[in-house]
Amino acid sequence: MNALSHQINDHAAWRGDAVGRLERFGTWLREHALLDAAAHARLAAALAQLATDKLHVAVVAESSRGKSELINAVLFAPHGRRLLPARAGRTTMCPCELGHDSSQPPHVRLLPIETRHRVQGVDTLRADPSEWTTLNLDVDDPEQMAGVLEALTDVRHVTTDEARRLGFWHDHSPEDNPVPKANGLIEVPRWRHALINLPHPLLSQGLVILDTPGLNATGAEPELTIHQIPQAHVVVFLLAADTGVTRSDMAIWREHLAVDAHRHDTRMVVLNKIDTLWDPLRSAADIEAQIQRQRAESAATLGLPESRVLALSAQKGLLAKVQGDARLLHDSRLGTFEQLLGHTALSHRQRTLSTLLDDTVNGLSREASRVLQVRRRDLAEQLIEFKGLRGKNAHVIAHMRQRVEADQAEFETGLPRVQAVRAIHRKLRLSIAQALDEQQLENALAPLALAFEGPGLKLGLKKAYAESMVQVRACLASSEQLLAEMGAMLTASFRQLNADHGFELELPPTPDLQYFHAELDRMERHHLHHLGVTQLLRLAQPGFSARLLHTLTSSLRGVFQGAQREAALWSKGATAQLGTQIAERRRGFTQRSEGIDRIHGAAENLEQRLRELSDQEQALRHTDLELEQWVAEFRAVVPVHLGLLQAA
Ligand SMILES: Nc1nc2c(ncn2[C@@H]2O[C@H](COP(=O)(O)OP(=O)(O)OP(=O)(O)O)[C@@H](O)[C@H]2O)c(=O)[nH]1
Ligand SMILES: [Mg+2]
Repeated sequence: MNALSHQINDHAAWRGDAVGRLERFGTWLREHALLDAAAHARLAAALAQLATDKLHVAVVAESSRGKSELINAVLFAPHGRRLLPARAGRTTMCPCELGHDSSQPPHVRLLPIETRHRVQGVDTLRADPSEWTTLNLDVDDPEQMAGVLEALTDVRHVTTDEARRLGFWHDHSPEDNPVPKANGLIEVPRWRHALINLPHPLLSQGLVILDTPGLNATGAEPELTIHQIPQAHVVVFLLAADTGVTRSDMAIWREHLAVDAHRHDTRMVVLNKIDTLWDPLRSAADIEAQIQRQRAESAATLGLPESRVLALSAQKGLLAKVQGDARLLHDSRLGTFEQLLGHTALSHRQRTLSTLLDDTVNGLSREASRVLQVRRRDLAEQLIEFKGLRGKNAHVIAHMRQRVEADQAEFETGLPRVQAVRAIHRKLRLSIAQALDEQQLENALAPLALAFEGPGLKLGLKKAYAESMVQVRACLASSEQLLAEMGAMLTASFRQLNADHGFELELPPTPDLQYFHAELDRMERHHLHHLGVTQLLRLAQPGFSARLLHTLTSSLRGVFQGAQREAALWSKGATAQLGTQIAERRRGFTQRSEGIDRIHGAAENLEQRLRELSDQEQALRHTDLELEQWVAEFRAVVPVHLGLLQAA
C-alpha cells in the first residue's frame, strides 16, 4: 500500500466511523423520543452526504503531457499494464471519468458526440443510460479491459459542415482547426464523454478521477470548463520536462486554472517526464539542479509556490510498479505526488465533512436538551403536586384532578395562537421558496438569454451577464431579507409562547447564506472568463451558445437550490419544536391526571407514585448525562482528526 491508499483508506474509515456513530446517536435519540421529523430529516441529510461523499480530481493538460499515463501509474499498475490508452500524439479524445459504483457491473459508458446537437449537458444525459453505449469490462482480464478502453481514442470523419455544427470547426480561427484529410473530411471525436465504472481500492472509497483530452482544441464542452474542472476538489496540471512551458500549455493554464489562481490549495502542477533528463554522462547533482531549475521556472511562470510543482516520471513510475523495482519507483518520484495528492484532496474534504458532522450533532443535541428540559420541569411540578397530597383526603384529590383538567383546558385554548404563528411562518416560508424558484431564475437570466439569441457575434454578452447577475444576487438578498423577517417573527413569538405556555422554544441561528454569495462570486469569475472577447468566435456558433447558456443556468440553479434547502431545513427545524413541545406538554398533563386517578383509591398508592416520579427524574438525569457524553464523544473525534490534518 502506498501513501495515497493509506490516506484514502484512513479517510474512508473516518467517514465510516462518523456514519456509524451518527446512526447510533440517531437510534439513541429515537429510543428516547427525542427525534422529531425535522431532526430526522437533518440527520438523514447528513448521513447521506457522509456516505456518498466523493473526492473529485481532474487532470488537465495539453495533449501528450502524460495525463493518461499518470492515471495508469497511480491506479492500474496492479493489472500489470496500462489500461488507459497512452501514446504519442493526440490519444484520449473525450473526457473520461473513472469511479466505482458497486451497484453496477464494471463497464465503460460512452456518450455519442452527436448528442452535442442537443442543448442538454452531459450532466442531464448522465441520468439516462439509454443515451450511452455500454461496454462491459472483465476485471480479471487486463488485455480485454485495455482493448475495450481503446474506445476512448475513437474518432469519426465528418464533413466540414458537420464538424462546424459539432463545434470542432471555426471559420474565424482557421489556425485552430484540424487539418482536413486527403478526402476533405475532418477528424472529430466519436464520443462526447466516457464513464468508467471499475472496482479499485481507491475508486471504491469515493475517489473520482477525470482524465481530459488535450483541451487546447476549441471544441471543449462548456460543462467541462465551467462546471466539472472548477468544481473538482483538486486539479492536476501537467507539464513535460522535455518541452518546458509552451504557449499552448499557457493557453490551457489560463483558460482552465488561472481563473481561481488564489486557490493554490486545490492546484497541483506536475512536471512530468523527468526521465528524459536522466543521462548517464551527467552527474546526478547536475541533473538534479536542472530539475530544480525547471520546477522553479514553471512555478514562477504559473504564479504558484514552488511547493505545488512536483517533478516526476509517470512512465517510469508505472514501469517500476509493474516490475516491482523499488529503486526505479523511488527515482520516478511518483510516491511524493501520490502523497501530496492525498493530502490536498483529503484535508479539504475532511474539513467540510467535519463541519457538517459538528453542525448536525450540535443541532440535534440542542433540540434534544430542550425537550429534556420540558420533561424535567413537568416532572418537578408533578412531584411538588403529589407531595402536597400527603395526608389529604379524597375530596382534595378530586379537586386536584379538576385543577389538572382546568390547566389542560387553558393550555389547549391558548393553542390557536400557535396556529397563528404557524400560518405566518408558512406564508414567509412560501415567499422564501418563491424568491429562489425556477421562475425567478428564469426572469433573472432573461437579459442573458436574450443576448445569446440570434446568429452571429455576440458583443453585448458581458453587459447582459452583469445585468442578470444583479438580478440573481437580488433574489438571494431578498431571500435573506425574508429569512431575517422570519427569524424576528419567530423570536418574538417564541418568547411569548414560552412565557404563556411554559414552552422551552429556542430559535436556532438563522442560516448564513454568505457561502452562496461566495459561490456566486466564484462562478461569476468563471463565467465572465467564458464570455470574454477571446471566446467570441466560439460563441458565434448557435449550438455552442445554447449549451453554454444551459450550463450557466444549471450552475446558478444549483446555488438557488442549495440556499433554498438550507433555508427550508432551518425553518422546518424551528417550527418542528412547536409540535414537539405541544406533544410533550400534553404528555405531561396525561401523566398527571393518570397519576391522580391511580392514587385516588388508597394512600399507599401515593407513596408508590412518588417513588415512580423520583425514579423517572433519575432516569431523566441519566438521559441528560448520556446526551452530554454523546456530544463529548463527537467533539473528541472531530477536532482531533482536524488537528492531525493541520499538523501533517
Ligand atoms: N519518457 C516519458 N514518456 C512519458 C512519460 N509519461 C508519459 N509519457 C509518454 O508520453 C506519451 C503521451 O502520454 P499520454 O498519457 O497519452 O498523454 P496525455 O496527456 O494523456 O495525451 P492526450 O490523451 O492526447 O491528451 C505516451 O507515449 C507516454 O508513454 C514519462 O514520464 N516519461
Ligand atoms: Mg490521454
